[in-house]
Amino acid sequence: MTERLDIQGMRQAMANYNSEGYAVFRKVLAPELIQEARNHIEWLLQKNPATRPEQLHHFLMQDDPFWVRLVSDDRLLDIAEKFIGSDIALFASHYIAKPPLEGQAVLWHQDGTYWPLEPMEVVTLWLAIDDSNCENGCMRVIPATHTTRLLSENELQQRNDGKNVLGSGIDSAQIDESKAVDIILRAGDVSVHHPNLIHGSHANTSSRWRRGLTIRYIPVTTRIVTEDLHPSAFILRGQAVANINQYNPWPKYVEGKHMRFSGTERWNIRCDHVNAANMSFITACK
Ligand SMILES: O=C(O)CCC(=O)C(=O)O
Repeated sequence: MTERLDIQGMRQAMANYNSEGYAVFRKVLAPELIQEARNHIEWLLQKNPATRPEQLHHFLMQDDPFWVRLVSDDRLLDIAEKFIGSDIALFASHYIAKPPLEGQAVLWHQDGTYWPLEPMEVVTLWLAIDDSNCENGCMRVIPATHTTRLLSENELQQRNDGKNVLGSGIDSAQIDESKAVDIILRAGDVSVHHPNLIHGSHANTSSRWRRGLTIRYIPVTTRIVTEDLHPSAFILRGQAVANINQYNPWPKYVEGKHMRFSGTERWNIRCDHVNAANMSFITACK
């Protein structure tokens, strides 16, 4: 059973986000959909055998109907809407799937350091696809650091040793790790964090997977500053606005090419509606 967002719970979550830079929502997605997300990771890994499971990035999603179906789920968008308003686009999404025994760490960082967004109005929802806790490398945050300035990439330590997910991070001497909070989630729960919040995660040395999906939602007024169409720019709810971004069409399901999922039969009609409603902001993929 998923849980409805009650007003009191939502108030508490918003208060925590405003004071600490993060919030947690329980039982957001149903077990059946979470199982489909696990199948999706397996399917992606089979199609991209040279890619590590921590690196299933947004550049794989342009023509992936299930991925767009997942991030456009109303239960996720209802949460995102509370933080960024009702006209919502996707900037990026990334499965950080840490395999048993050798899942890589994510060094301390602020997301906004890496992102070409103007203004930096964006919220991350982190969807737990497995139970995620201290044993298998759950996300950890330093509360209230969302009020600190964004570091630039050249203020980070480069750690391109192939042993961590991002290849760089904030010098740990600058971080008071005694303040770190472990974000312990059950599969289907969601945590939300601010782009300036300092966070990271340990390696997964346990015998279980730790799979999570990061989803970066922006209001349609946030510009994605890239030369070409960003492969994961999708309009997800409401209306785009002129002179900000171009978006990808929602990808239609093609039997034999894409992963089948519950609701595939109705998916292409939904794509037609969304694509028609935002026609002047959608660029056909090459
Ligand atoms: O999945 C993790 O361990 C880290 C997630 C993260 O860094 C992010 O969502 O920005």
